[in-house]
Amino acid sequence: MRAGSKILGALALLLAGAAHAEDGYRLWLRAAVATPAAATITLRGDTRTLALARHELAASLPAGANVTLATSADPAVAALKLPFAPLGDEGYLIRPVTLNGQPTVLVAGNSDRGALYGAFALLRHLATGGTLATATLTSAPKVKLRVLNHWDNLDETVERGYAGDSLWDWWTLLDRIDPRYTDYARANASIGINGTVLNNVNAKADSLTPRYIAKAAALADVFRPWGIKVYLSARFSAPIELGGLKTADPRDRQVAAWWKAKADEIYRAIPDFGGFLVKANSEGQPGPRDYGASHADGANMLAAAVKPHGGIVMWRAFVYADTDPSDRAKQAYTEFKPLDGTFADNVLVQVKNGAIDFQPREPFHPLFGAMPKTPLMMEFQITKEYLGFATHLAYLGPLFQETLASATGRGKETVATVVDGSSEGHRLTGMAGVANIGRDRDWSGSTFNQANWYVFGRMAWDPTLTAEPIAREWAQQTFGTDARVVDTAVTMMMGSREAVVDYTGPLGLAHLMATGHHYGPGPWVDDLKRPEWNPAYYHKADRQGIGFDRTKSGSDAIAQYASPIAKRLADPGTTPERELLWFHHVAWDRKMPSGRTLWEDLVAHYDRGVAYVGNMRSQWDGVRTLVDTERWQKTATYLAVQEREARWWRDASLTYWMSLNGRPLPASVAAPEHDLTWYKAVRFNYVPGHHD
Ligand code: GCV
Repeated sequence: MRAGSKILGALALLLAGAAHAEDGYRLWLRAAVATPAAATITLRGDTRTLALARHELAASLPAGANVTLATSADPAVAALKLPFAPLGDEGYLIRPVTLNGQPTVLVAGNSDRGALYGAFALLRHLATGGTLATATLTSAPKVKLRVLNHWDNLDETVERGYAGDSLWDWWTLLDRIDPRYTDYARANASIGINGTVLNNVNAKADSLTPRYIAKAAALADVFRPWGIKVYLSARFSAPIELGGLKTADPRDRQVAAWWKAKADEIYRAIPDFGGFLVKANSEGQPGPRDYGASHADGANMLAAAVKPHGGIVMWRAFVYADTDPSDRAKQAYTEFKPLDGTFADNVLVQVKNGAIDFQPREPFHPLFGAMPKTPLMMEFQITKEYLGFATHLAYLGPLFQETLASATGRGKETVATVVDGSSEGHRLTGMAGVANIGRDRDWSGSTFNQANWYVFGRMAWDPTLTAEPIAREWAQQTFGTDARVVDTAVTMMMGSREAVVDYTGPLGLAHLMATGHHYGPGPWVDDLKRPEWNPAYYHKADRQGIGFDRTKSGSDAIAQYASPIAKRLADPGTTPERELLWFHHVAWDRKMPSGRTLWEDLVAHYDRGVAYVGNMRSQWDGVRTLVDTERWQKTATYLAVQEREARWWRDASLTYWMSLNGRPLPASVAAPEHDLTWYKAVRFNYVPGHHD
C-alpha cells in the first residue's frame, strides 16, 4: 500500500471511530484518560476479577495516582486492621494507607468482587468531582440479589423491549461470543448489579434443553468475573413438554424428580447458576394452580431442586384471573397473603411495585409489609411499557424512590425496609428490574433511558438512595461535568416522570392505554373479552364522576393496607391527591384544595404535562452547543416526538372525558385538535415490543 493510501485508510478508520464516538455506546463509563498507564496500580492477589478492576482503573486514573487493589485476606492488608467485617461479601472500602512503606489508596473488599465494586466507586467519585485525596469511601449493598429480568425471547424479540432486538444472539451463541456481552457485564458491575435472568418470564421450555443450557453457560462464563450470576425463567409445564410426563403437578414425585435432574444438569454446566424465576398461573402461563396445588407447593418443589446447589427461586406474585370478578388490584394479596410462612427458605416472592401493572403511578403494593415471614423481592419495570416506550424522556428514579420510601403503616417500616430485609431480619433479599436493554447502539433506545438502568442498579444496591443525586452523578458521568449541561439534564429528568403521569393519567388514573401494544391513549376501550383488560374498568367515568371506588362502599381494596394507611385512604379528603382516583369515585365538580373543581384540576394536569415537555425541549435547545451532536440530536428529535404524543394523549383523553361528562373546557384552555371519532380510529400495527 502506498503511503498516501495508508494515510487515507487510517483517516477513514479514525472517522469511522469518530462517527461512533458519541453514539451512547459507552454509557456512563466514559471517563478514560488520554494517557493510560501513567498511574501506578498494584494488584495484591491474582484473580480475573482483580485483573478486570485493574484494567478499569488503568484506563481512567490520572497520572501519578497510586492505587492498590486487594482483598482483606492479603496479610499486609489484614495487618492494617481496617473495618472489613461490616462489608460482607460484596462491600468495599477505599482509603489512603501506607502499605510496605509506600503511601497508596487502598481499594479492597472481603472478596475480589468487593474490590471490583470499589474500583468502580472510585472512578465514579473521580468522575463526579472528587479527588484521590478525598477518596475515603465505604459501602456495602443493602440488598443481596440485584437482578435484571430480561423479557427476551429465543427468537430474539423482546417483550416490551424498545431498544431493538435481544442482546442475546441465541442463534450464534456458543460459537460466537459477541463482545457486547462483556460490555454489558461491565456496565452492570459498575452499578452493582449481580444477576441476570436471561429469558422472558413468558418462558419457553426450550430454554431448559441441553442446547440452550449450553448457550446460557457460555454467557455465564463471560459474566462470572464481573460478579454476575445467570438465572433462567422456568416454564412450569416443562416436565410435560420436555420430559414427556403426563402432569406438572408439583406434588407428583416424578415431576419433582424431573426438576431435580434438570437442576443437576444445569449446575453441571453452570456451577454458580443463580436459580429460577417463575411466572405461574398468570396471563395464560402454566402453574401449580392448574392442579389444585398452591403457589407455595410449586415454588417449594423447584426450591428443593436447586437447594443442594445453593440456588434460589424467585416466584412472581403477578397473578390475576378472569374468573375472579373482584377488583384486579386485590388478587395478588388475596392469593399470596395466606401463604406467608409456607415458602421454603430459598424462595423469594417477587412483587411488582404496584398492584396492577407498572403504571406511571401506582400506590405501593399492599403485599409489602403483609408477608413478614417471606422475603419479598421488589420488581420494578425499567423498560417503559407504560411511560412512552424508548422515545419519551421519563426518569424513573422518582418512581422507584416514591415506592421504596412509602410507609407501610406498620411502625417505622417502609417498602425499602421490607425489601432490604431489615424489617424482619431476612437475609435473603432482592430487587429485580425488567431490563430496557437491547441491541441498539446506545443499549436502551435513548441516552436518557440509560439513566433508568443506572438508577435501578444504584437503588438496588441501596434502596434508601434518592433520585436526584443519582440523576446528577449519572449526568456528570454521561455528559461531563459542565454544570450547565448537568443542571439542565437533572432539571429535565426530575420532573419528567410526573409529566408522563400528567399527560397520560393524572390524579390516580391508570391503565388508560390502547389495546395490546400499550402505545397511546385508549380510555374509551370497553369491549375486550376480559373485563380487567378494559380501560373503562379502571376509570369508571360516567356523567357524574370518575375513579375506582376501592373503599368499603366499593371493592374495599384499601382494607389490604395496614390500618393507619387504610384509615387515611378511606376518606377522599385525606387520600394523597396524586392517588385520589385510584381509591375513590369522585364527582366531576368536587372542590379540590386548589379551589378548582376536579374537572378543572384534571384539565390543568393534562396541560401541565404537555407544557413540561415543551419546557424540556427549550432547556435541551439551550445546551445544544455543549453536548456532542449525535446524542444531542437524537434526544432533541425524541423530545419533539414526545411533545406531539403528549398532546395526543391530552387531546384524546379530554375529548373522551367531555363526551361522558358533557362539560366544557375551562376558559382559555386550548380545544383538542380532533373529535373523538378521529382519536378512536387511530390504529397502529408493528409497534415495537409487542409480539402476538
Ligand atoms: C411478560 C404485563 C405486560 C406483559 C408482561 C406481564 C408480566 O401484563 O404487558 O407483557 O409479560 O405484565 O409482568 O408478566
